[in-house]
Amino acid sequence: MSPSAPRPRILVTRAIFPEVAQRLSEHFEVESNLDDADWNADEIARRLQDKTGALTFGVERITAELLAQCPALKICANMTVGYNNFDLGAMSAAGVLATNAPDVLTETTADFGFALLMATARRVTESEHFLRAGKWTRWSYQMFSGAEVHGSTLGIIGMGRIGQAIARRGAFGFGMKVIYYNRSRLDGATETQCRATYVSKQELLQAADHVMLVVPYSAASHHTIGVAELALMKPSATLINIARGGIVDDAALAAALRDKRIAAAGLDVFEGEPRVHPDLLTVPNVVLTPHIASATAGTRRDMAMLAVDNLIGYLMHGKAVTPLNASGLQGRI
Ligand code: 8YV
Repeated sequence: MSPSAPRPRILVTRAIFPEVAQRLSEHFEVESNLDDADWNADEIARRLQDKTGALTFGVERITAELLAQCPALKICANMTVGYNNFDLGAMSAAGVLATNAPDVLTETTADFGFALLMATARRVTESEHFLRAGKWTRWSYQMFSGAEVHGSTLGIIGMGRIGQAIARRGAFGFGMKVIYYNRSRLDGATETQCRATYVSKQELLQAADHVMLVVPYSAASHHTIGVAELALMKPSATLINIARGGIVDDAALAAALRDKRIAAAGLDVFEGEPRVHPDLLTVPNVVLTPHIASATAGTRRDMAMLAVDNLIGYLMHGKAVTPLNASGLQGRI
């Protein structure tokens, strides 16, 4: 970019760390959502029409229809690893680069997966609610008896970077037997590093004491866990979803929890979030958190900075750090 050229215009759709906003403003004309207002799709489309780039948060639907209204747009940089908000085909056809924010959140998200597994298996929130309600009047030997974590069988569906980080925690931290199912089998060296054994999805669901979902959302992974899969699980099993809403059929899960067809579930993501299926709110054997698996200040800052690196890299130097569709891109570049 020549020094006299007008600076690219960037839309930031949500509030963000001041230092991230500051860094963006050193390079771009920035329109920020400082008040973290709830911009709907029309509002985002209106504000995006004259922009060159956008810092997005994994929830803004970037569709062919929206892109047709934004002729100057060259890049949408998600500060999330998941990118099911992007229609990648439409973005490529429109010549708009998509980037995500992988790696920087892997360990933090795996920590949370484990936190949710522990809380669910050992009934942490359920017993806390009992205590806060003043119901703890005496101890009993079977009070809030939960499921064993150490030495049990952990089944991971989706063995990408986060799945592998969870496997290492399970195998080396808790002496768990780790089995996994993935679209493609990992190479032998990675399996050894994670001490994980590849099995079919059916075998995993039947054998696991704890099933952990870390699979990206797509049409193919919609309702990876539904009525049939829940029926395969052990009645003593727990199910943890830190992947995306829609990977689990939440209505079917609520029914399975109510009827004790599985023991418990831990959910950080929900179909149609931030709405939560009302039946999930009425069953006690589920731990519910509001999509916070990557939520530490350091990790969220790193995710946002990686998104900024992508915007600067692409718009100022022609090369993004973590592009998703660079090879398929046409036009606008
Ligand atoms: C985000 C996530 O915090 O990166 C992802 O894909 O799911 C989380 O890390 C969340 O998407 C914020 O919307």
